[in-house]
Amino acid sequence: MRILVTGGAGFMGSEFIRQAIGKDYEIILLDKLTYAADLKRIEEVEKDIIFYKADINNREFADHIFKKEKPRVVVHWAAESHVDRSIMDASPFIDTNVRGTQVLLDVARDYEIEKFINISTDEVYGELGTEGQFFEVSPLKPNSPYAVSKTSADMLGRAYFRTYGLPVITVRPSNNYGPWQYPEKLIPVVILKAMDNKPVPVYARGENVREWLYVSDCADAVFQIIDRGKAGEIYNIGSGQERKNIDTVKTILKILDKSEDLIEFVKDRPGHDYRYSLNIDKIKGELSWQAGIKFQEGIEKTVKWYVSNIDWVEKKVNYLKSLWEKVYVKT
Ligand code: NAD
Ligand code: TDX
Repeated sequence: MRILVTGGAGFMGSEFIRQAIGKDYEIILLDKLTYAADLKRIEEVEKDIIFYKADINNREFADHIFKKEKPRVVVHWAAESHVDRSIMDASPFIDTNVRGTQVLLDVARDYEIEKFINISTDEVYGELGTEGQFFEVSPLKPNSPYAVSKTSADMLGRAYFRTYGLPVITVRPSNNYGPWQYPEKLIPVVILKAMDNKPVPVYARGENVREWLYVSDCADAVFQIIDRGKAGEIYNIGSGQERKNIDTVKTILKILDKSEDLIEFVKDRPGHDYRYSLNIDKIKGELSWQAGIKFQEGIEKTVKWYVSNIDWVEKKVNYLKSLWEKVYVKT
């Protein structure tokens, strides 16, 4: 089967591509190659994929790709994905996540697409207190500009299914982690800083809770949805592995045999969501999917990968300096 993958040079899309090639899918990759992209992530399968460097906002180019490559399924991972950057400047988030998604949905209408998988996020539901879970039918209450842009994309997908019958499926994963994640996100930041014996920045007091999903489990769920997911539906993908940030940080420091004295509390993220937690009864019941990797196993594998690939991570540091100067203000 031919699958058009957007954003496959990114962290999660590249995991999906590596698995897809192993499953004999034919992959057409459309990626703009922003700062967050790196073709090294898919180097081992590069010869097996067709790659177009383009912005999803380029309608003519997208149309050319659909016409030439005739994909049967679209898996749309491409996005601006970092909450802190959206707080500093929302514009690229609206351009790519909202307008870009609309362009892709529009182009897809003209072709015989069996499924258009729109990768969304748990952040569209807003935040939870210490109790409760988000269901696929929970109200959408996004809090950051990033979350609003993803919610808007979901609403466009909903409208294109309802109005034009485009077979859109919305997928909402929780926080992903694993090899190749760009070191602006919590887990790679902590590993990188700790390995360097630098202060490890924790927002507020580290009480916020995230549900950690190993990236290969996430890709696996998407394959189940491609096979058996229903058009017009929404699927949450979570792991049940919730951790306070401070506990996640301490776990990483312990694996690296580093002192907790490295922890530095910095000013909180504005509008910081307290907790996310996804109910996955729907995907478990309908598609028999559940995550296979527990947090302790996943984090040990992740730390090991970063230790072995620290050169790749360090190459990204120059670009990150200006972000870190603005965000990591000691309290
Ligand atoms: P990432 O930032 O690592 O990669 C994004 C990719 O999209 C990059 O390769 C980039 O070049 C590409 N891209 C960005 N703008 C583009 C444009 N205009 N045209 C074409 N390509 C463009 O992102 P990620 O962490 O792999 O996240 C993938 C998807 O999953 C995103 O939609 C994100 O919102 C969603 N998501 C991420 C997480 C997480 O924890 N990382 C959790 C839930 C959902
Ligand atoms: O240096 C840090 N210190 C810190 O305490 C960073 C980068 C983050 N944090 C906190 C903020 C969050 O509570 O750690 C938690 C995780 O932060 P991020 O890694 O930035 O992820 P989050 O904001 O939860 O969003 C992620 O999950 C949902 C992805 O980046 C999104 O793309 C996805 O949709």
